[in-house]
Amino acid sequence: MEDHITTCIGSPNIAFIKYWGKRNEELILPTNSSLSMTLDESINTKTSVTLSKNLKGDSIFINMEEQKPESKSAYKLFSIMRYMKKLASTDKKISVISENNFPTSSGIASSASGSATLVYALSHALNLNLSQRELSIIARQISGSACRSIFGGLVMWERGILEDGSDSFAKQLFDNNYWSDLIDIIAIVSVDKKKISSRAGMKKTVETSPLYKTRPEIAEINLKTAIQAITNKNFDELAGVIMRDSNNMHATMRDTYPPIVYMNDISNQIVNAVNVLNDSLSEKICAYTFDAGPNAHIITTKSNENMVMNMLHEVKGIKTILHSGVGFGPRLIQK
Ligand code: 2P0
Repeated sequence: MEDHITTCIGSPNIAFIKYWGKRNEELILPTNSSLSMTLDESINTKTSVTLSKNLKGDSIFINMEEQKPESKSAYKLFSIMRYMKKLASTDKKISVISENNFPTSSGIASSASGSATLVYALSHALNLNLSQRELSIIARQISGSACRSIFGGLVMWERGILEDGSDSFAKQLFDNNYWSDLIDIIAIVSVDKKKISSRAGMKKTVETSPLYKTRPEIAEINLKTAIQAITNKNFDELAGVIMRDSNNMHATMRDTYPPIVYMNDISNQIVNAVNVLNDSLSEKICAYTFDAGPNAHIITTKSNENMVMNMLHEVKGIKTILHSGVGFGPRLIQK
């Protein structure tokens, strides 16, 4: 019998309102809802799934590297793969080959993109016919932010309140055409692997930061403001809340014991440059936001791209600059 190969492509997302902290470690349930923009296909993960009776066992290769089922980073991938095989009632073996077209440690969320694309590709390969909501719930259990990459456009991850996580999933609030002028300019300042993983870092923050106690409420207020700003296509207001939310998350990291500091001197110079540019125009035309790393994501609009690029060119130490518009989410490219 012939082997079946299914290939899908998906992209990372950048959070405007951040997820940083869980209320359930095992199911990956967050303490607050979050909101993100899915990046376009210029920044992507391509995942091929082969189903076969002739393979010895299941295997996963990420960027040519074979993943060990028992390793900390891959055991969730294997357990979700087994779960999806069970749903499909198949005893075939699966070989997964996943490649990112961006460096894994570049500060772009490779776990979100990789996990979402894996779940998407497995569901197609196994003919599971799952809804995007169901895919989102499955992807969430590999890596929280992955649940948002199941959708394109501007996406909200509902924190949910149920213990079993069945109401904690992402949904698309606005599709990729709604505000197609939005872009993310990514200034890579370091490609070093981060010393503290997001998973370990957020756990420590929840456990030790007194400031974190205020975070869920602040994030929910910021989320409302961001949705309002997007609804009104009010960039100035959106930019303000994106920066405040990044600042707030990084403040809780700093407040963690021992402190967690992901941003570096160049990140801080970019923050200053963004503020100087916005102040000089008496209007916010761009916003910085930082994830668990020093690389800057500058959210702006195409009409102001040149001004932002000129601003970034003045900052010494930026290694590479990537550009992305709003993406339409994962899709099947071969079956
Ligand atoms: C986010 N980050 O909302 C935030 C902002 C990093 C900072 O989601 O433990 O890799 O697998 O659920 O999803 C990174 O955390 O962590 C993240 P797990 P994940 O994008």
